[in-house]
Amino acid sequence: MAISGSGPSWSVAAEYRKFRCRLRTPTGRIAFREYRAGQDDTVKIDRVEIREIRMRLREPFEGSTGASHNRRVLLVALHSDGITAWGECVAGETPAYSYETTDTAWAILTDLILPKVAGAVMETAADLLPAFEGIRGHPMARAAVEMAAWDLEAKAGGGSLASLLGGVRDSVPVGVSIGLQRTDEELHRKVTEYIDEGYERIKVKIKPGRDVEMLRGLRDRYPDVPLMADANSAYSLEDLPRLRELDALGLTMIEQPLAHDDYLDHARLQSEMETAICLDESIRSVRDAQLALELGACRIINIKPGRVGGLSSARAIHDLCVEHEMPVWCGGMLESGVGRAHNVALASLPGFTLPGDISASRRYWSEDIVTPEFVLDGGTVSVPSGPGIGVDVREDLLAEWTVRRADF
Ligand code: NPG
Repeated sequence: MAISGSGPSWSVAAEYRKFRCRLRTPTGRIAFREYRAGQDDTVKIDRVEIREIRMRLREPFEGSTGASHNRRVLLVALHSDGITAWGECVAGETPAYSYETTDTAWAILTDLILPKVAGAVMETAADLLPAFEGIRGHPMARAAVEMAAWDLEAKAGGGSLASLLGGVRDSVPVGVSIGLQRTDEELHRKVTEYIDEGYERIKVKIKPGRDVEMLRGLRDRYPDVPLMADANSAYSLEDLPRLRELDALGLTMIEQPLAHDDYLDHARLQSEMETAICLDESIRSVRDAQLALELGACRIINIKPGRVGGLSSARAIHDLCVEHEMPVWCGGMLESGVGRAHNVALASLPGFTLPGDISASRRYWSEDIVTPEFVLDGGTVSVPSGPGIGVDVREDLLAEWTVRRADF
C-alpha cells in the first residue's frame, strides 16, 4: 500500500492525509472514501469486535510491583471484506505497571474509540488518528486498535507486517525474563532450564532485599551468560551505593531502576554508574525518548508498542535511537500470540540489536491463542512471513476463553 513512484510525493501525501483527517460525517464516523479521487488502496472497516479472554499463566510471574497469575487479555478484531486483522491490548489487571488497566482500556475502547472505527475507511494506520482525538493518554487502549490497523494494511496488501514496517531479519534473537523466586536455588534451577532451552540472555527481576547478593550468586554460577536486571522502579537515588555494587557483576544493563517519571535522577544515576541503564516505563513516546537522550538518562531503550501507543510510535522511537546510535530491544508484557506476533515483526527492524523479551509461547502458556505458536529455535524466534501478523487466531480457543464481547 505504499505510495508508488507514479503516485503523489510523500509531502503531498502527508498534506492530503492531514486534510482528510479534518473531514467527518455528522455521526463522527471517519468516512474519507468519497473525497479520494481515483485512489483504490483504501479498505473499509466493515465491523469491529472486542473480546476479553482469560488466559492462565503456566506459573505466576512476579516483579517488584506484584505477581500476575492470570492474564485478562483484550483482543480487537477489525473485519474488512473477508479479512480479519488483530490487535492486543497489553494493559494489566491492576494499575501497577501503568495507570491503564484491562477495565480502563475496555471503557476507553468501547465508549470512545471503537464506535468511530467501525465504518471507517483507511489506507494506513495513520488514517485512524481521528478516532483517537480527544483522548489524552491511554496509549495501551489506542495501541490495540492502531496495531490491528497495521495488520489490516499488511493483509490487504498481501505482505507481512514485518516487511511493511521495514523489517530486515527473518528471525530475531530473544531472551527470557524470570520473575522473583522464593529462593536462590529456585532461581538457579530456572536459569539452567532456560539456558538449556537456548535463550540468549537472562533477565532477572530485582527489588530491594533481592538484588546484589542474589545476582552475585547467579554471576558466580554463570560467569559468561549475558545477564540483566529489571527493577520496575523499585529504587531511588538514596540507593546509589547499593546500585553501584551492581557494577561489579558485568550486567548488560539495569532496566528502569528509578521512578517511571524521573528522568533527571536516571541521568544522575547513569553518570555515576558504569552499567548501562535501560529505560522502559519512562518512555511513552518519541518525545520521552528525545528527553532521555538529551539528558543522558539511559544508554539503552526498551520499546514496547503497547506502552508507546502503537507501532508507528514504536518505529519512530526506533528511528530516533538508530540516528543517535542508541541500541534498542523489544520488551514483552506477557502477551498472547497476537501481541507476540506484533512484537516479533517490530523486532525485525534493524535497530533492534539486543535480544528481546519475546519468549516462545510455551514459556507462558500451555496453549496459545494463535497457530502456529511461537517456538524457540537456537536462541531466536522466526519472523512470520505470511500476510499481516502471519499467525491465525484459533477460533475454538477464542470461543472457549471469551468472557465478554462487544461488537460495533
Ligand atoms: O516476556 O512477555 C514477557 C515479559 C517480560 O518482564 C517482562 N515484562 O516489566 O518488562 C516488564 C515485564 C512486564 C510484564 C511489564 C507484564 C508489564 C506487564
